[in-house]
Amino acid sequence: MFKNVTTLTEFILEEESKFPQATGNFTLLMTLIENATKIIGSHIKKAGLVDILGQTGGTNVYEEEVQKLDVFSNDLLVNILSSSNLVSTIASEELEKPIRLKNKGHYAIFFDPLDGSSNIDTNVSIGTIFSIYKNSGNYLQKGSQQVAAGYVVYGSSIMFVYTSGSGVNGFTLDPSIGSFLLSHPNIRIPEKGSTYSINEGYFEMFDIKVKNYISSLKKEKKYKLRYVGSMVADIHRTLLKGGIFLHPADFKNAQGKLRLMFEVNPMSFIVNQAGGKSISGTADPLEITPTSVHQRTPIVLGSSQEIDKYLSSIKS
Ligand code: P6P
Repeated sequence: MFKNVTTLTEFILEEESKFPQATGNFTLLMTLIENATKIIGSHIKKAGLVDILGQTGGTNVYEEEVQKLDVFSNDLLVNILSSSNLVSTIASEELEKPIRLKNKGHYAIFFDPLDGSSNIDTNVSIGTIFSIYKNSGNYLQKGSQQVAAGYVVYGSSIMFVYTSGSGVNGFTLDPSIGSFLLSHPNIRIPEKGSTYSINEGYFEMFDIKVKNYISSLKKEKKYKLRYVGSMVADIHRTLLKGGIFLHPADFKNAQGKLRLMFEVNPMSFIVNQAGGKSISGTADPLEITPTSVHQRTPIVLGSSQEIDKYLSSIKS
């Protein structure tokens, strides 16, 4: 029944064996992240019951304190990673400042513990996004320095998708055995797609070039709009089906809304590794030198031909 099945742990161990100098620290770090996301996923599946069992933020019938899921997810990841001695910098979208640990940890980790968490109450897919760097003097490094990046999408199934620089692989949680199993080996984003993903509610605030691009897509019958409002869900669909995801700057958010270190860099690394492209304005987001941990940046990413089409549209 389970022949020819590769678990995430086996996959990461096989990857590690390709690097003779590997210490096993990266494998352990990824395993800790995996375990944390399994726990987060199990709490999300029960989220709807919280209202029955007790109000979020209060205590439930078991007299357990019911935390908001994004706070719970953040605290879980921080606690697991802080006690691992593997990371010496922990930065979270939920924490104003990074945690700097006095240990010999080789890595710095950035995560958005529960991206799109405002969608929890309506049962819309949400996700955890993570980005791993080798420690260096300045913990703020360009996205091109990432050693790994990944996301977990808590949707109809729970999927763990990551890259460590040699392609993108996807694993689906089999709840019956509690393991992520390799279900999407070597993900390649289609070179073009028929879906564009943008919050058209901001249309009037976009630059005229973006408006013209969107209008040009509407004239072509092949394009349809799909926008979940959870970056992980929108990127996961774009990665598997092709298309383009845009969260550009607008008159209210001149720097864009999405965060460079927690959302844009990891997702750009993943999409690029799957054969797609990503741009911030007209620059490569992975080459942006970060100046602050929560800095925001515009982002457009997806199928290579769709990005080329977007660039030629806004440059014309
Ligand atoms: P808007 C969720 O709040 C988030 O950070 C991303 O997951 C998502 O892509 C984006 O913001 C949605 O932003 O402005 O369209 O609601």
